[in-house]
Amino acid sequence: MAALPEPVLQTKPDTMPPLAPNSGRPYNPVVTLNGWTLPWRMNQGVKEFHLVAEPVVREMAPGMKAHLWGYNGQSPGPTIEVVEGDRVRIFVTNKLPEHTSIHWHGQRLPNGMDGVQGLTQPAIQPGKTFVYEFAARRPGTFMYHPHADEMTQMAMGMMGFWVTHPRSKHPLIDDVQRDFCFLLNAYDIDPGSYTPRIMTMTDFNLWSWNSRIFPGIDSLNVRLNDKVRIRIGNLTMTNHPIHLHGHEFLVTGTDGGPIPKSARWHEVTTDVAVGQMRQIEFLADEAGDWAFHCHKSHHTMNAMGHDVPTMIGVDHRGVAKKITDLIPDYMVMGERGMADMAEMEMPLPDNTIPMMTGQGPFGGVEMGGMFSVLKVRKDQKPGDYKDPGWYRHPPGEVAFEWTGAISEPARVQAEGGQSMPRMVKPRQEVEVRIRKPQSTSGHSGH
Ligand SMILES: [Cu+2]
Repeated sequence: MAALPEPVLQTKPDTMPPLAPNSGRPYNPVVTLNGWTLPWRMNQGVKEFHLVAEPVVREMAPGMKAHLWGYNGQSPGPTIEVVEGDRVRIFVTNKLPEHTSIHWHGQRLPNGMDGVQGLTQPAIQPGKTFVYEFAARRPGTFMYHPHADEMTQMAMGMMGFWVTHPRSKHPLIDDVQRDFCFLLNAYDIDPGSYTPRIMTMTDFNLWSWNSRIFPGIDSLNVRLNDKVRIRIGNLTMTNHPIHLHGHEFLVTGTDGGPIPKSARWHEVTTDVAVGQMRQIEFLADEAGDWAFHCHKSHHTMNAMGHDVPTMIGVDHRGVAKKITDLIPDYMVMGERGMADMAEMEMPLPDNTIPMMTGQGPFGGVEMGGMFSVLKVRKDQKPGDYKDPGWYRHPPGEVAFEWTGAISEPARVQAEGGQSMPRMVKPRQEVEVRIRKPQSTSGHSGH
């Protein structure tokens, strides 16, 4: 082991400041949301990294910890940042109870370095260390994850981000002031427990960014008029339409590399399908606290049973009274929508975050899962990623309650017809005849 670069571990789930390169070609480093970049050692012109696959305890949000598998102390593992053309050597030590491998998702590399256990290499057995070595041939946004017992190992949180910076000024890669990255991942952890259910295929209950759930996801803090890039990779089992408030962005790159400028268009939501990566870019020219989230409304919720019936509009008063006589703790849920749930003083099992939560400057935001905030501030210093606190709105720029007279809404008078009238069938009389079973036939055994 003396010849190996010392593995660097991370003990905290905080967003670490960008790791400025201390050797090799210069570049503008990324910031991993609730994550960090793995330091390297330069060995005769080769960048050497050391990843340790191991069980970890990941705080998913303050008050909730998960027993996951990851790399170097956290899940996801550290981000690896290199420069186009760099020769890279990665030592992978397996401290898991089972074999593993690492696939370098999206990279051009020699086939035997692709990390598919059984197909391109033997498995890395527990206690063993393998070496991967290749040149980072194209600039862009990549991921790494096991290609061995994948269902288990990805459900347990084994994955990481990889960014290859361009070697020199690239016609399709703009300079930006802020460059964020994170992975979309999902877990199924029963309320009150710690370990994901690995057999779950679609019905996950924790939708996370870098194994963090709202309100545990850090905000993305930028300076007014910064050019911002956000890189997103999806290693869940479903697609996520990622939505930004207050700004339009361009999708500037995919798994395949930068997108030609003529093929880009503005969006406020972009779908990131399973196994894909997307790079979005925009000018942060609107000050404020802008919501940034997955647009699937069930993905901005935390763990909660899905088998709750819809109760909107159901008057429970009579029934609730009778049940409370029998079960004093009985509580009616969801009579006026689910928002009451956020305020209800319902006891939660240990290690469980409420389904919707988060206190904003105006009250509860009633969110969970894949939700964060882009904070755009005039006085944020260049390169300062610190949380500036809540936005102070200029006078007269916050929606407010109308307290004047309210007139009845006018109904639309000129009603159009249907595009085609409904077919009306004459009602047919139905006569039902009942035939008595014949008692004489032997129907024994019914
Ligand atoms: Cu989603």
